[in-house]
Amino acid sequence: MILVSSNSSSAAHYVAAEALRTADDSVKLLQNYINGHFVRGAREFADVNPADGSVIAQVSEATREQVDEAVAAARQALAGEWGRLTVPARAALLHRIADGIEARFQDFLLAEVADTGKPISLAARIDVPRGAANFRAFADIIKAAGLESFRTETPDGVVALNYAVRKPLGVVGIITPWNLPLLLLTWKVAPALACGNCVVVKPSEETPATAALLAEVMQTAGVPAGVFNVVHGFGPGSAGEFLTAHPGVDAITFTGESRTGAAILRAVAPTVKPVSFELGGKNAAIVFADCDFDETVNGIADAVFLNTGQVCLCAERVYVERQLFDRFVTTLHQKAQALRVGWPMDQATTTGPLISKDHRDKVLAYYQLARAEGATVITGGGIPKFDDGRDGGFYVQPTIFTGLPESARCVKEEIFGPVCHIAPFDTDEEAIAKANSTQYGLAGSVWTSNLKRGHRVAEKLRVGITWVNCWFLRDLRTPFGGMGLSGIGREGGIHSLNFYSELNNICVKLSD
Ligand code: NAD
Ligand code: 6OH
Repeated sequence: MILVSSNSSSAAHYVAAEALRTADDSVKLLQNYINGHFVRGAREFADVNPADGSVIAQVSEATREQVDEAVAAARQALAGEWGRLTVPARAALLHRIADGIEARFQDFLLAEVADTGKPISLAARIDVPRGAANFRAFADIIKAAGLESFRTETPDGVVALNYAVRKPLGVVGIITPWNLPLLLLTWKVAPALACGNCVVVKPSEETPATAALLAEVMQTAGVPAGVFNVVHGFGPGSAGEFLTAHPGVDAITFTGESRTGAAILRAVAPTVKPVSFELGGKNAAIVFADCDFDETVNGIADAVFLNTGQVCLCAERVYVERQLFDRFVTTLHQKAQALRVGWPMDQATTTGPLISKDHRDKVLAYYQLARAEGATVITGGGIPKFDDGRDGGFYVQPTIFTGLPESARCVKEEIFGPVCHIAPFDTDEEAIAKANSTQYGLAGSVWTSNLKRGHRVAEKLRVGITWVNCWFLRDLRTPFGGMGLSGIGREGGIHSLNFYSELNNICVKLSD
């Protein structure tokens, strides 16, 4: 049985949603932020609290004309005082933005919890701190970054100095998903601004609140009008598509589903915009019998269930060396049972709802499919019953399957829920081959006490990021991204700077 939070009668769970309500108890209207002003769109759509299905805010959908205005404002800002700021001045401004997030930590926290339904303890530990940390990191990275230079000597005796200068790309369109809304938005906004660009961001329609708060922070921090713009709306036929197809946008950076990435590639093709894509994953964890068992089971429980499995880096495939298989399955089962599926505002909650009814339908369809494909259900596989408001929310049970063939769709396709399939293996080569048998290539983890084996196996995984004896341990200077269906390019540290800027090589002849 999955434990559910016991304080269902407490009013505490309403607090996060209340954070988005206005004083007169009408729901708040989240507006677009264009050229330094909050503006309404032509239509509104509802922002729903996934914990109980209630409407917590209305969101103003940007029109095509408003997306045009945002892009024009960004273009104009490039030519103004923003374009003349020195790197140290931009870095100082990024630190002021981070200060602004920290000063309104509680507002960001409640808004993120209300929008996503994630446990408040998780948002307080990861989402909001990373929102501020992203700005501080890229303020420091841009100041420390060097550029290439070469002293050139040709065979016929000419000497020259080649050196590169960094320039902004111009207007960058930023499109982000709902799973880590503030973290993933600021992960792109911070380096884009650090490099001197102006941005138009389109947050997920499911989670618009922290982007709206970030606009307020930008205003207070003194970011010039037009440098940071927010347009709310959907993908096709809405702000997302208007932005990606816009001829005035110089580059698109996107995090989300692989299928959406493909649609955006088609949209940017006519104007040949550079893209940076962080897409889906079907990540594998490889557990060797010589691992530190407790550390490993705890690490894998996190890798499978954190954020209700809605992290692109989550492990949905766990391969365990055969002699450890039964013990591992039993212990991970116990960990799943110990999760507290509850109200997001309850400090004891470890596991919140999924983001939406549609997403829950998708995850439940995979739970059904796994049974049809012959899976053994170790735990979960359905919807928890609460007998309170949470029954109107989008909860699913944390779920573990075994017994599927490698060819099963549930082993091949990204589910994006609190679920994994565990399979045994006998040799290193078999584990590596199975882990790599996917069209995705985002992340992987290897769990072993044998360091040589850890290095060897990690290197052979066909992914952008491999963790050894840990998971989601981040250093913002490292390359981050995926291969195959998992994305195009790398961000993080210098890799972000290289995407968000154009390098201009200058060649100066030194000899007569
Ligand atoms: P999604 O692709 O449905 O939506 C992401 C964003 O794209 C939203 O803002 C949406 O409105 C917009 N969008 C949708 N269609 C569009 C179109 N045709 N043109 C322009 N914009 C469009 O993704 P999601 O459901 O919000 O997020 C979950 C997915 O994101 C999962 O697949 C997950 O693996 C992936 N993800 C990847 C990473 C990573 O770093 N690799 C990080 C987080 C999430
Ligand atoms: C995907 O859901 C998580 C992405 C995480 C990051 O982009 C990051 O920088 O940690």
